[in-house]
Amino acid sequence: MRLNVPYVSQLGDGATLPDDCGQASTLTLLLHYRRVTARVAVDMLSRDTYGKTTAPQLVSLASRYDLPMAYDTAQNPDRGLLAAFEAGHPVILLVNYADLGFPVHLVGGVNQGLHWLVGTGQDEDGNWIVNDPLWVGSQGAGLTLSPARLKAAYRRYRVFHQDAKPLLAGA
Ligand SMILES: [Ca+2]
Repeated sequence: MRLNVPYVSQLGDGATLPDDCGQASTLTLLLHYRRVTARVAVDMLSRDTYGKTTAPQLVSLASRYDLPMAYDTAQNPDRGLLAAFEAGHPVILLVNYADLGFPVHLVGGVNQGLHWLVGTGQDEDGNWIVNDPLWVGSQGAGLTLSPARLKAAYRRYRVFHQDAKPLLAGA
């Protein structure tokens, strides 16, 4: 089950400012829900809310584009996650980057600290599929993480469309 979610990089043209994973992830949802066109760049969101972002800041940022979002602090990252995807809702997740176990693909290595990325589906083997903005080009689109890997990396914030809230609050 995979949602067809646009990929937004935080390293490309139009994403020139630092620590813009939250802005790139929010723009991913704005594009998914058609609140903006592809002409809107990550930098436009960063000029509104600059640098490292908290969950409430992402909710506030999305509200400026008429996207009603909410967040929770679920202990288990995959609680209700598949149900949210099946209902058409990608979910932004806070992780500790190094714990994702990705190969080194950045000049600065993978010790990037806290990081937002977008969960978009689950593959046939039960692995979670994510769009990670911290890759150049579209290399971060559709990456897979085992459930154990996501659980290890997750840092207790999920941000999503308000309509997904009952699903994520369920089993
Ligand atoms: Ca950037």
